[in-house]
Order: sequence, then C-alpha cells, then structure tokens
Amino acid sequence: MMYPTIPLAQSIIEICRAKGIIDIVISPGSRNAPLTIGFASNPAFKCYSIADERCAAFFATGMAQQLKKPVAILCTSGSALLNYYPAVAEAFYSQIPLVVISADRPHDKIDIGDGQTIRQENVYANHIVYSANLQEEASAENDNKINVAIEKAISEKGPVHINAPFEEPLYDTTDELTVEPKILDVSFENSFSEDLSPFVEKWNLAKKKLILVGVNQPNAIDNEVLERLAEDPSVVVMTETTSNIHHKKFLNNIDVIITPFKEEDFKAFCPDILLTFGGMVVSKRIKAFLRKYKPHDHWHIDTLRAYDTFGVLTKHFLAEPNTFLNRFLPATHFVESSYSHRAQEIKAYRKLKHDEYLTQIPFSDFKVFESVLAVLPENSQVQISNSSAVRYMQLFDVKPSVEVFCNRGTSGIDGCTSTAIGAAVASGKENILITGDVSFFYDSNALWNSYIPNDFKILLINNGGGGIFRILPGHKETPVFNTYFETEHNLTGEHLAKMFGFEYSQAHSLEELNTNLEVFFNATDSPKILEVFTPVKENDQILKQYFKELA
Ligand SMILES: Cc1ncc(C[n+]2csc(CCOP(=O)(O)OP(=O)(O)O)c2C)c(N)n1
Repeated sequence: MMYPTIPLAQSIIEICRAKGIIDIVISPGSRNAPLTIGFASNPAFKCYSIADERCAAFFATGMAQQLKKPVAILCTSGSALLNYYPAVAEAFYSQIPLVVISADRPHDKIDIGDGQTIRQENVYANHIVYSANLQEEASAENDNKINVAIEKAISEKGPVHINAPFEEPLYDTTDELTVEPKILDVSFENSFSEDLSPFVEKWNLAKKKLILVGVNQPNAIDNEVLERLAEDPSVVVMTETTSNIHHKKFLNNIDVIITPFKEEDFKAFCPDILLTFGGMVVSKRIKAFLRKYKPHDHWHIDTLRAYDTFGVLTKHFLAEPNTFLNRFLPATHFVESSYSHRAQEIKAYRKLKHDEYLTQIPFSDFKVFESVLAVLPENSQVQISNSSAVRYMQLFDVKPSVEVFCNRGTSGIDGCTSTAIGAAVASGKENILITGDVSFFYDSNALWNSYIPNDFKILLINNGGGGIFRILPGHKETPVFNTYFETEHNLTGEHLAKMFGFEYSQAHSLEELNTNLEVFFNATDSPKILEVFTPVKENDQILKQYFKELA
C-alpha cells in the first residue's frame, strides 16, 4: 500500500476510512497531493477526478443526496475551495453530508506574499456544521477534530470543512503507516420518547388539519401512515413534487388548487393545525396563504431544524417524520369534518379545468412538461433545475415510481447539472435532468466529467433566456429587461453536446418533440441531450392564462 509520508495526511485518510467514507471527489492541485496520492492509491476509496471545483462539489452533493452518507471533496489551496461554496451552502440548507477537505499552506505562509494562498480557516463560517482547522503536526487534537467533523456531517446532516496545512515535500510516499489515529465512536440517540398526549388531545379536537410536505426522500414514509392520513375526514395532505409522496387523495398540485381561491375560500381552507415535514417548499403561494391566514398551531417534524416559515411555529418535534407519525397517529382518532371532502371536490374540479386547458393551448413550455412527464420511464429519477422548470413540474402529476429531486436548499442555478450527474452516478438509476437554458449553460462544465452514465439524459428547454422573469411580476418588455433579467441569447447546446460526447437532437414543435421522445429513452452507448425550443413570448402568457382558467 502507498501512503503519503506526511503524518497528518495519513491520519485524515485513515479516519475517513474508519468512518466509512468511500467516495472522494478530487480536483487537481499540488498542495493536496499528499491526500490525492493517499486516497487514490488506497482500494478502500472510490475516487473521482473533476477539475472544476464548483462542479466537483455539486457532483458530490448529488452523490451524497442519493447515498445519504458523506461524500468527501478534496481540493488545493487558494480560490479552489471558494468554488466549493455554492454547493456548501446548498448542502447546508438541504441537509446533505458533504465533507470538504482543503489543503492549505502552513500558518506562517499566509498573508506574507506566498502564492495561491488565502485565509482558508473558517471560510464557510456561515454555512457549515463544523470547521476543523487542523495544525500541521499530527496530534490527538487533530484526530479528534477530524473525527468530530465526519460524525457531525452524519448526525447534523450537513457540510463540514477540514482544512489541512501541508509543507513541502508534498509528493513523497511510503509503504507504511506511521500514525495510529484515534477513532472516536460517537453514537447518537435516535429514539423519540416525548409525551405526545397534549398534542393528541389538540389534534382530536381540530376539524381542519393541513399537512404540508416539502423536499422529502422517496419511501421515507410508510404506506400505512399515508393511508391513515388519507382516510381521516379532517385531514388534508398537500405535497410538493419534491416530496416524493403519492396518494390519489393528496393535493399534489398546490398552486393549481389555491391560486384561484378568493378570500372566503382561503378562510374555509385555513387549517386549525398545520403539520409540516420535509425540507424547503417551492410554492410561493402556499407560503403567502399561510402567512396571511394563520393557522392556530404550526408543528414541524424534523430531527434537527424547524423553520418558522409562516410566523406561527408552536412546536418542533425532534423526530424522523415516519417515527413521529407512526407513534402519533395511532393515538389519535378520525374527526368528523367536511375538510377533506371539500378539498377532494376542488381537486377534481381543477383537474377537469387543467385537462381542458391543455387541449387548447399551442406548443409552449407548459406543453413540453405535459409530453415529457407522460413518457418518463418507470422507476427513473428526475432532477429538475431551478427556475420555472420546478414550478411547471408542480402543476402536473408525476408517476409514483419516478423520484424527483431539485436543489432547493438555496435554489441556485449554478449546479443543477452537476448535481444531477452525481445523483445519476450514485443512484444507478436512469436519470433525466429537466433544465432551462440559462441553468444549463451556467453549469456547462458539469459535462466535463468522465463518469456520466450512458443512460443519463438532459431535456433542455430553450426559451432563449430566463423565462421565469417573464412570469414574475415586474416584467416589462424593455432592453433592460431583455439584457439584465432575461439575459436573452441565441445559444444552443449543440456544440457542447458534440464536445462532450452527448447524442443530440432538437425539437421546435409538439410533433417534433413527441417524435423525439419516442426514441429518447431507448438505450444507447452515450448520454443524450434533447433540446426543445419554445416560443419565448408566448410561454408566460400561456401560463398566466392557465391560472385564470382554473377557477
Ligand atoms: C446562482 C444563481 N444565480 C442567479 C439566480 C437567479 N435566477 C433564478 S432563475 C434564473 C434564470 C433561469 O433561466 P433558465 O434556466 O433558462 O430557466 P427558465 O427561467 O427559462 O425556466 C436566474 C438567473 C439563481 N437562482 N442562482
């Protein structure tokens, strides 16, 4: 076995191994050579080489999102680690265990005019679960910090930073381990024993209970739990596309349901108790509604965090949602109420209106989603880029066997493609990225990646710029709008596809799209991009009219 001679590098490698970290995404550099050589020469690790640190970090985020265990990223000193920051922030808000390892100059070389040197310690201070600022000499204190960092990434589900100073020579190796780092076994209590009786009592008295689910891992909630919620006449469940929860009685198109509501509808729909779980919620309208028509109580279930999103948070249950619901629901009883029934009526009516409208409209972003979602392969995974793509998705039903993910932690457009590729690699599932053009071009370096599976596919909806800004209030057709908001362009993905070895096809009409989709999911020996050109100036009109027609 080949080890770096530097003891600190050996310790980091050995502790990572002992803690079960397998995947290491490495970006090139010299300062990190001891770790690069050590990780890459050790069969306990699976290493990936990705040059662009922003892409590398999002790729690792996509992997960790799927594996639900830490993935490490390793880079050199200087601005390299700053390029990790967008993914660090995303991981922080999406509760993804990302272990950042940055190589640094020794302390006495910082701010004295040495090259490729910045102030690396605590550089992610505002968005990190733990920062291990190591000393150059191997020590029990260093070992302790490395252990804590990895344990915290797991237990606090978030990014951690290990900053490791190395002095030259950096490339020397030895075939013997010279350190015996301390491996701390930190165990975490995962039981939930709070007395729930006061909450059961409240629940049993309330005639209107709304459950709202944000970003949630597939299969996280037992079917019996979902069935029970669906059967209670006093319970309405609203799910976002990224909740990965499906039941025919749940309201899975939130904006479709509530956008046409008038004052009296909102009042009637306003719950006594709002119970939430999962991560970020996409729908702005549900947030505006619940902030205005406040429920009496808002309870949130999460092992770690509870955001007061609606200004009425009254209880945080520190539990896994599935654990909590399995204990809580059997203690409650169904309450007679028309709440669920009325919601079902609205849902059925909106569905009619939705279907009717779709038969009338011309080719547009909206129509693209209808066509694509209908033919998604069973058991595939969809990654959606931020912007209007994730909002359009919310207007449709997605096949229950299809898993849906989106970087909603910070809603950035800066790493959607890289995340999707990381998720595709880690999940092994057929993965389809549905993306807008600006998000796609922004993260085009994501394609500079030699691990992209052949069944990875990108559906690129090219509406000539950021179509979202036409939908948002404030849109006026001016040069300022076109240049600085929409960032209009005439680019296509064709040359990028060629450069990075993707099969490429185009569609300019519904007929072309449907014809292309017939073969898009056929197996081939390279990943594919299908670029769909939609009418820039009609998309937003069609969407706005849709919300009017739903009433
Ligand atoms: C890193 C980052 N910069 C800026 C934004 C603001 N932003 C949100 S959507 C968007 C445009 C996205 O356009 P595109 O990907 O083409 O999707 P469309 O709006 O057309 O659906 C921008 C710039 C962001 N979310 N993240």
